[in-house]
Amino acid sequence: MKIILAEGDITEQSVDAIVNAANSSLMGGGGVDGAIHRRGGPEILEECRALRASRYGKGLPTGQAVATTAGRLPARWVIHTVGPVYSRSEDRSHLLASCYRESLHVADSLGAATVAFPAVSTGIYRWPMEDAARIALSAVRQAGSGVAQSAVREVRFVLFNPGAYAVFERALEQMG
Ligand code: AR6
Repeated sequence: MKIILAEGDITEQSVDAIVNAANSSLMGGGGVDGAIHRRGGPEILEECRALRASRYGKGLPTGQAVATTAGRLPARWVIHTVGPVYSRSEDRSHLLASCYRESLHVADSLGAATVAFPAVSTGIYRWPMEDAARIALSAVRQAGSGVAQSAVREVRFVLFNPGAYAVFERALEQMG
């Protein structure tokens, strides 16, 4: 599995699957979620509604992932995952790592070979970028190795500004 860093807007990425930093309601929101629904069009929300009416009556739990169409985006699927809200008093790292692991699991079940991730939880959910980068990169790297390894060929982290890109670049270097 190749890990690539890019700076830009995730909704412009031509990949098999784009990951959305959603919330449990799956009904849209701000940040990446808002941009994906705006550019992807109403088909995405329609499928999210159907998921809420069937498998996820109580919403998508934190750390889990589910796919819908990507509507008009230049991707085939959107994989929605719910990151944890950052807490200084409680370690929720396992939930953040789970977002990456479960998203790749869903990507495998779809047959997606290329997947773009935003830095989940680092916006409205306030997770510090350096820590989030370390958790994201090591979760993805772990999923790409070992016996039950993911078949995803390329994971692209799409960072929204130069600062976030630099943090991910440093974290990747430090991992060796
Ligand atoms: N492309 C790539 N990255 C982006 C984009 C974009 N178009 N827009 C923002 N970012 P956030 P969260 C970066 O807030 O923290 C929503 O309301 C942003 O700079 O999108 O997981 C949901 O509905 C930040 O680094 O997601 C939830 O309620 C990162 O993406 C809640 O926000 C994640 O920021 C989820 O919060």
